[in-house]
Amino acid sequence: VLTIIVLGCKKQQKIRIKFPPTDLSKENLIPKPLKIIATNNAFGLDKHTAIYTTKGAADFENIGVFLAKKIKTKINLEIPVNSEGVNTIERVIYINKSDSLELDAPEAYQLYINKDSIILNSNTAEGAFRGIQTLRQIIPEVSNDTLAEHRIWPVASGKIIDAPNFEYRASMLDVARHFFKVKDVKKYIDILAYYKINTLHLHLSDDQGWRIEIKAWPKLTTIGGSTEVGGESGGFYTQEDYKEIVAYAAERYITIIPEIDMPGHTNAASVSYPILNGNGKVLKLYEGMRVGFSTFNTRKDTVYSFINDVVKEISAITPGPYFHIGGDESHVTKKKDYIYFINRVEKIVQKHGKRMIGWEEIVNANLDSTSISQYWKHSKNAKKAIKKGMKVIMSPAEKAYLDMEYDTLSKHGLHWAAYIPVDTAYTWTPESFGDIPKENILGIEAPLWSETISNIDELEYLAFPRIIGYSELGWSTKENRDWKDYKVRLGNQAPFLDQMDVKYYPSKLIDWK
Ligand code: TNX
Repeated sequence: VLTIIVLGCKKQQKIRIKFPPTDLSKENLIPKPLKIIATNNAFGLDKHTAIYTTKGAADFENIGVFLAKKIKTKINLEIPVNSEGVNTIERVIYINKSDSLELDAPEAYQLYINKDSIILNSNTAEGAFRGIQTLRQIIPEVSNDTLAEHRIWPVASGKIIDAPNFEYRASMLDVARHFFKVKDVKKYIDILAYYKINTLHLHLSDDQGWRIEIKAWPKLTTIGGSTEVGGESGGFYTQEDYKEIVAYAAERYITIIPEIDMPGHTNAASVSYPILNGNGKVLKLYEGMRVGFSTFNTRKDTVYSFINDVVKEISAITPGPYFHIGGDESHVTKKKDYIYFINRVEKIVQKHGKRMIGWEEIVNANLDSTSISQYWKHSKNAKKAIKKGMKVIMSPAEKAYLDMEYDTLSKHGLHWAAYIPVDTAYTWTPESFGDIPKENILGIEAPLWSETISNIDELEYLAFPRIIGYSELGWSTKENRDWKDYKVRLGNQAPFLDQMDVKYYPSKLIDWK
């Protein structure tokens, strides 16, 4: 039994409070940090704690404020940030910009938890933000209530040295097959951030709907945005809505990647503007679930001036470096037309200052090595990409698709690629899957296609808990991943998920706390 000393504020008397020994290495952290050294003591988080952040660094101060808000939500404790002249402060959480880290990855951080101080060091605000997620996870829900009027939440002491396994750790949300409101996307972002995911890819257009306002082509949303799968009424983001999502994500150090899927998956666009159509048929709005029947006319200049307008308007409100052009399942585009199209679109994307990403089929074009291929089905496409010097994003459908059913009893989802129970989702190795060497992999992404889900509860049923496992595959090293250990930590996420009102799928493989 360890003792820590608490100074009572008014009378300045010393109160001894006994905490049971802690073990930082056994905390329910997801994703698992690179190195944890436990010192078996505790930092007594209480009303005499304050947060201080590096002077003059506004982004670090914002992170301090973010942490204070989350502590307030979790345990209803109010903590001042960078306050001056408060003389009841006895313990401090420092969030420092520091260049003396053991690791120098952009998201690396170090966390030292001592009896009277917590010191979080990172060279970047991004790293500091990842670090406070670790801290949020180890603050206990329950206080030590030896003294009812002076509650203390003992935080396990020790040292954490941490940095990500992959620089790119993403989920995708298909807002085209079913539209999801800004507030739903924000809720998803909140939880992704907690698990150190740093990218959200938005699938903004498909046969069943066009979901983003393009000022030069207004019918895309008035006509193309009016439907979704199953005959419901669709919807779209105004550019202001989209900016709101981008800004919300940026506050959580999450990059938004916009996707406009083409030349296939374009029925909604071509119904809005029939001049774009290349499949030779008279089109109508589509609310079914088939794929591969639509294509742009790849030989018309109007199509490229349309794409130029779309890429330009979206890129102007997208601070992140990427633009995703889809490129999948263009079954009714002739191969030579497809190649011609992708080659031209790559140039348009680059002209607007973005790096192109496309689904793996794009590797058949003459691509630049800076473009990125997203593996979903065939490792031979990933290998072609590597030969061109391109990086690969790992999203193999049979392991990483969030829209796959858990098992035959699943309430939502498809199973064309596989059934993916919670253990299968976790126990594969993105570092070597399909014989793709790690050095060629940018990172991992778990796509959530939305043919079978139409509201946030259904979204959460498919995404949770599997996305939590993907966060660990993206962040933690292979050596630090272990199903038996992970499943205990996952079961302990229940209080957080409940607090966030997440309707996760309560898989029987997990002992939920
Ligand atoms: C394949 S994966 C698609 C999507 C579907 C998904 C359903 C890929 C690049 N295309 O159009 O929504 O399967 O699982």
